[in-house]
Amino acid sequence: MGITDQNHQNAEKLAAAKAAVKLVKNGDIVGLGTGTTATFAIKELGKLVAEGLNIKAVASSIRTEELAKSLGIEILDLGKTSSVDISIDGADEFTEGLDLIKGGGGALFREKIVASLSKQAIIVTDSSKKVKKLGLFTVPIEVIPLAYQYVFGQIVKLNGKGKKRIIDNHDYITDNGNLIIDADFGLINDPKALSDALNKIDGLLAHGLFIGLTAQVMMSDRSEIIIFK
Ligand code: ABF
Repeated sequence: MGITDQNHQNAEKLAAAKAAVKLVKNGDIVGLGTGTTATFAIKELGKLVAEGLNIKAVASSIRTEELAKSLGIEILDLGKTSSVDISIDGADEFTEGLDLIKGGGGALFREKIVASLSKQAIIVTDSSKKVKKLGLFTVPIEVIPLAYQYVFGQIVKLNGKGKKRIIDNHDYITDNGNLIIDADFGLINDPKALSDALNKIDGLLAHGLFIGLTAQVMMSDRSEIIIFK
């Protein structure tokens, strides 16, 4: 991607993030996502907090928690929070039916907990994330290390091609101390069925198919915000 394309994509991400932040109300508990688009939203929220907006937040990753705290946003313990008013997070792919692939940034497990706790889970994206069918992007799968070989084998049984995520010649380790397998299932005809099948595998902590968790996707396309819900 050229610099101009990247600038254009960032402008779209910022526009979607700004639109979503407008939905946050005084007194809300806000779920903070992870990734570049979510980061735009967190920075916008930080500005509003500095101007007096009164919110508390839960974070979907350690890096998001650190960023939010640095902006003066109060962070609650996710494990002690029973409900989130609104969450704002990004996605790697989405369909008009609001099925998503998330987890390219490695934070899928906490992102899924935050989305599941949310009364209103908002996804913010640029226009490159919309697809007719999920699956060009691989499905990130967080695996408890001692179950790695078992889970890998089960993914193969589901006709997936797994690849352990390696960054800088080292196993990628999630915030929860686990590994990630990026699994290629080809274009996914029935994301719900695949999600259900993956959910049955012992040792698989979470996968990046988010089905039925999203209230709306706010996608920025040039100067327009398009809402899918
Ligand atoms: C998180 O960040 C993800 O679940 C997804 O993997 C990624 C999207 O990244 P970006 O906003 O940087 O495109 O929201």
